[in-house]
Amino acid sequence: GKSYEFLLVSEPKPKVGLIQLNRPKALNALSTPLITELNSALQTFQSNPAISAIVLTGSEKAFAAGADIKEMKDLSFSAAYGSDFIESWSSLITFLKKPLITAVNGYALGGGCELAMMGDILYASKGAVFGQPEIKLGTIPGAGGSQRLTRAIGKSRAMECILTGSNISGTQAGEWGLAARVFETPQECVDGAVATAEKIAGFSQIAVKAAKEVVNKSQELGIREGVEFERRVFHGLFGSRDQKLGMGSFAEKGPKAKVEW
Ligand code: CO8
Repeated sequence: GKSYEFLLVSEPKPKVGLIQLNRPKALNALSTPLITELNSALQTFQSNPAISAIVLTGSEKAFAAGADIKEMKDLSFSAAYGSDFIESWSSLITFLKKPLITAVNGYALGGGCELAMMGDILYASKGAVFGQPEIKLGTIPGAGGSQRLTRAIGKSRAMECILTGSNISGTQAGEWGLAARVFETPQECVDGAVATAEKIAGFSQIAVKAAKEVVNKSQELGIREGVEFERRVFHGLFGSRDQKLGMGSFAEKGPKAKVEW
């Protein structure tokens, strides 16, 4: 595979791609070169038919300590607006059709917290530190933090976090539903994310793609349109070979039937 300056990329299990942010000197601060590499690695996994699910993680100390403050401190309004600063950073991740699990250890601050929330499933270790400290820098979240954090933990808690710059521990993230699961140690967190990715990769990929699409629609549509959309996609899956295989095998051999897709 390709080699990167700020990433470690591997395939820890069949069909599972792992991307580890690797800029230890700056606690994985999200500079333009790092984000460019991240987008390239995601694109490579996205277009590789042998990869079915992706895990994104950082180091034990930091998932990512935010956008690179040193890089953006002198940015002007017209340069930020004119170049749609940050837009391209998240559009690639949120375009991903394959499931993305983010495994968060250490600091996930500012853009780091926002990046973690762009995944489909978020896992954390209990010592993880989530936060949107932009208020302390005289600014606000810029990559979806105000929207995704509020949906994840509710308005009052998100307001407190964003208005005061206070942090949220991994344990708390689990209790509030920001993280789907919380692990004792960073290693367990990454291993858990890889195991979940492997499990997902074992199912019908057409069904997984459809499932991700319909759940994501729930974030944008009202309940009635959302349920209608789901039903249409559900209808469409009766045209897939995998549905015939899955239901056919269940009916023939009973609930223990194991299908190899
Ligand atoms: N940008 C640039 N460099 C950073 C950043 C950062 N965000 N965070 C840490 N670093 C650097 C430090 O400058 C330091 O470098 P050096 O050794 O050259 O001085 C090195 O990483 C190690 O950091 P510390 O010495 O500070 O380590 P500590 O363990 O003492 O502290 C902290 C760790 C608490 C995480 C501290 O580094 C910190 O507060 N960092 C800044 C956190 C922050 O404010 N993040 C928000 C940034 S704004 C933002 O993200 C806007 C969102 C934009 C959208 C992004 C799209 C994905």
